Amino acid sequence: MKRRDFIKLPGLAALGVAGGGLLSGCQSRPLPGSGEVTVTPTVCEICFWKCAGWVHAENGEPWKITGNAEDLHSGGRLCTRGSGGLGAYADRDRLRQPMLRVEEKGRQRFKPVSWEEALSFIAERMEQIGERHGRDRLALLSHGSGGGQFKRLLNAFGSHIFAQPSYAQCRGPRQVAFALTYGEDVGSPDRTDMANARCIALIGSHIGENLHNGQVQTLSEAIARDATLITVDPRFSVAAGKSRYWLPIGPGTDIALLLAWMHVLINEDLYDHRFVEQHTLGFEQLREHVQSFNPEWAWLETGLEPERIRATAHELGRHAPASLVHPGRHTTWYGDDTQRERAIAIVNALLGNWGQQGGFYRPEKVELPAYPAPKPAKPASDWKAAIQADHPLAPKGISHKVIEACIGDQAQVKGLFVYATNLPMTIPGIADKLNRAADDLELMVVVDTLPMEVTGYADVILPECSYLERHDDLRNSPEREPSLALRQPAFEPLHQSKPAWWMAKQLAERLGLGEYFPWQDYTEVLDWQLQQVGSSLEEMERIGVKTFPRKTGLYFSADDPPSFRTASGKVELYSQLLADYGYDPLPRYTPPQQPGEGYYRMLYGRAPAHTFGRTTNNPVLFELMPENHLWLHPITAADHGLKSGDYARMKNRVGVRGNPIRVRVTERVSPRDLFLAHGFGHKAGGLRLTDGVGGDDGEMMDNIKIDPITGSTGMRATFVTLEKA
Ligand SMILES: Nc1nc2c(c(=O)[nH]1)N[C@H]1C(S)=C(S)[C@@H](COP(=O)(O)OP(=O)(O)OC[C@H]3O[C@@H](n4cnc5c(=O)[nH]c(N)nc54)[C@H](O)[C@@H]3O)O[C@H]1N2
Ligand SMILES: Nc1nc2c(c(=O)[nH]1)N[C@H]1C(S)=C(S)[C@@H](COP(=O)(O)OP(=O)(O)OC[C@H]3O[C@@H](n4cnc5c(=O)[nH]c(N)nc54)[C@H](O)[C@@H]3O)O[C@H]1N2
Ligand code: SF4
Ligand SMILES: [Mo]
Repeated sequence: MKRRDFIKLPGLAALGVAGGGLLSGCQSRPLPGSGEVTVTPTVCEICFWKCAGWVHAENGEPWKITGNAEDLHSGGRLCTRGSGGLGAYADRDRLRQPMLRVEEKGRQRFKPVSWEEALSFIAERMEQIGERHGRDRLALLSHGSGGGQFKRLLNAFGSHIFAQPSYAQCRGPRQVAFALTYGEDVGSPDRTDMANARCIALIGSHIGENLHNGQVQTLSEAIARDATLITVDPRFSVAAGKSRYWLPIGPGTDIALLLAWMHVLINEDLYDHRFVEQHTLGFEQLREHVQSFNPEWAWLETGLEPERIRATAHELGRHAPASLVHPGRHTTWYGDDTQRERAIAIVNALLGNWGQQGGFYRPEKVELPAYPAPKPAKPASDWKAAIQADHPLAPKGISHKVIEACIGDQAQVKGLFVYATNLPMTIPGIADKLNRAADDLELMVVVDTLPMEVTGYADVILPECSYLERHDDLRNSPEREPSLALRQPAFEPLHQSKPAWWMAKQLAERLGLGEYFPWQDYTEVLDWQLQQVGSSLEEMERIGVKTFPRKTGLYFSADDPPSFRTASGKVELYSQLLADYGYDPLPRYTPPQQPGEGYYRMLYGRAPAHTFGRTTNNPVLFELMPENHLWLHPITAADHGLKSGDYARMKNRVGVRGNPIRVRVTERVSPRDLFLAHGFGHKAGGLRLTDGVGGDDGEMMDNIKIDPITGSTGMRATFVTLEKA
């Protein structure tokens, strides 16, 4: 028998657990204003933009969350999703107590256990793995604020294997391409100075649907000031609707467009000579490289008329340096993604906008000392060389490689911790490997707030309380204005849920590693850190956000020129490092694989009301958008006898059929493409609002294009047919 069966957690009410005054939503409360109102500072965890806000309660009962007016990062406002954050607290399907996988009469199930039992079990298994295989054999996959606590725990134990889906399923290609070119990453928040730009080109980047709050605001400011917006997207996105130029590009051909833009900027002498001469390396090689890539050539690849390619290149050049090509964020598309991101980085270098107003600003964060505690020892061995040797330039852990490293008797990883990432819906094509990994692992711990798909693979499930019920580390993001923001518990943790810092400390004590967590309560850490920068917990409890003066200029100048941490100290248009490793040193265009007769290309993206699959069961946000829609062109709809409101199923090339999904007929997608928002189609078993509702884009992805440079998973060579449901 398999060591681990996938267990679906039933709706937890079915376990006969007491409800304990759980809210069913926030609508049924009496009109606010009569009782005692308290406000508590928070930092939103509904997505990773980390807006600061206030949680309002009346007589201790949740009322609403609003933005913190002092928070420059969010412009003092929360987005739709952040405003619905109370739903993360009030979700009736939340995990309530620790659970342990047990087997009775040949059947596996989860048994509710005490924290004592769960933590002792984990600590014993960790020690066992350490003795049998070595203390470096545990791994952490994480995507959330409390992940650092478990990282500290595993590092102290002796294990350093670590990955986040925000690398190999998201920003990896952008990070690596900008580091190769400029010597540093774009970072988060993305350091674009859009509010001051005179011309902005979006490659994909569906800002407006992609609702990173502050970013939407700076783009809106640019539009209000009549900046030229160029949106390159096969679909008529919200941003396309606000643009002077919409370039409905053939999917996967963006590198051809970017090369043609370089061709025009260089050959028509529209590039920034001073920047190129002073700061870049390899311009002559670039000039030669792009000679054959004129707009007429790009037309055949992209389907975009040469005049439009020229006109948009002129716009970019004319407004430089207050002109930028947005680097995008979710950049794992077609497997040549580092090349595309390098091309974006190079066009920006030609515009000379690095550290310039209206281009890329210079971010700064607060110099915040770490709490005095022993530092875990550095890794004894090079785990990246062991598990991802085929991607030597990857600076970070590759999530799917970590899972592969859990498979087999000789596996490198023997114990896996998963913190706040729903692997089956997050890493495309991982289901089978995850099953095998779960069979072979000696320990798998999942820390989550909800009974998501990933919990079904665990030995132990640890229920974390929501962000509204806990402390986490201070927000200290690299920004225009350095600032700190505090997240405080607004409510007592519901049920038996606990914060990450508590769990990690408890485990550390059971493992004899307590010295690495020398605090009784996390407020000691926060207060100590705040005192070092002239504030205190008491002050931050009152104000929530504190902004600090910059130490450097927001932009570079002749007296304060930029420096680049590349090998040459210059912006590397030509990358010797790529050449040394056998990759293309200048961006190369590869024509994308085409869908073939009868198939459509499945495009996916964001919907403003949800964050991935983490909010679809949120009772507040569910009401705003209960299901996703499959966008079809009228011709496609007619071919399949479908109209808006009907249900259809996608089927991929290996025969996987998706859930029924409601059709939306619209000319905003081309007849060759379909589009849907990611995050629906849950099959967890215990998500009573969202299970079985809508379609899951990830389920259709059978043709993952791995980027050789970063190791990231290109997800857009996904071809499907349609069936009426
Ligand atoms: N509401 C909401 N906002 C979010 C998130 C969320 O979950 N919900 N998640 C956040 C996160 S983590 C990320 S990484 C970002 C992701 O958001 P973005 O970085 O903006 O994602 P993209 O993949 O660039 O954008 C998707 C768009 O690309 C278009 N597209 C598809 N194929 C191609 C192509 O070949 N060429 C071009 N030019 N366009 C193409 C699609 O039609 C779609 O409009 O969003 C962030 N913002
Ligand atoms: N098919 C497909 N796959 C994608 C994408 C896509 O568009 N389509 N987008 C990619 C991108 S850009 C990204 S960034 C990744 C995102 O990947 P993930 O961050 O893994 O995305 P989610 O599905 O939101 O999973 C988050 C998990 O964290 C849990 N959680 C939420 N809040 C908390 C908390 O406070 N504490 C704890 N412990 N757990 C919590 C949720 O219940 C859920 O199980 O996905 C990538 N994968
Ligand atoms: S952008 Fe919205 S969901 Fe994301 S942190 Fe800000 S308020 Fe929360
Ligand atoms: Mo992302």
